[in-house]
Amino acid sequence: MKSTLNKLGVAIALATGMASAQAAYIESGDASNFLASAQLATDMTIQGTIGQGDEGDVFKLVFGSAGILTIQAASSQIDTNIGLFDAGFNALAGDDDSGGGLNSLLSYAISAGTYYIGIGDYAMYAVNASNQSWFLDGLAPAGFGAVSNIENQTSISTGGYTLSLSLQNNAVPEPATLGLLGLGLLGMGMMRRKTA
Ligand SMILES: [Ca+2]
Ligand SMILES: [Ca+2]
Ligand SMILES: [Ca+2]
Repeated sequence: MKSTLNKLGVAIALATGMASAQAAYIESGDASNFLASAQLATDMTIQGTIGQGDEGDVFKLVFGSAGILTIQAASSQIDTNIGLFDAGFNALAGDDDSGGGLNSLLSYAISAGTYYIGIGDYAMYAVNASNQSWFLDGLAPAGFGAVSNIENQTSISTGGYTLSLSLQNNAVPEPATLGLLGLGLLGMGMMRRKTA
């Protein structure tokens, strides 16, 4: 029974380790403020800087599963503002100060696939094909459409930021997770047979 329990423990450690044991993605140089040339972020934690004259930073992320995506931006130097865009560059949602103090926080239900996250100072806005602006406050206005880029209205302040992402899965588990879950259930079945 002890060996079965150990196997189950290993399976649980593997399942949780895959989701949490990661380092941060660090902005390379100054990330573009245009969605078409966004940096591909390979981690759920992103660290970067808004420098003097920096119009904002856009990161591209590819999610393997659907779920509730939560984006938190924190900085001790800048008043952060964030925006979320889909694979077709459509504006979805934005936030300025919901994260406590002047930090940003938003949650949005996403599908598996590509998304873009923009970050800048509080005066950052998104620009669409018709050159209209949206200040990234709450849900995007209906029909705003595809965004070419984000812009900081003025360079208010400069400094580092951390974007912390989490994806709370509300969908069918991925095959790898199912496999581990199956192992655990098999282990429990063996335990029952041995104690019976
Ligand atoms: Ca930057
Ligand atoms: Ca930039
Ligand atoms: Ca803010």
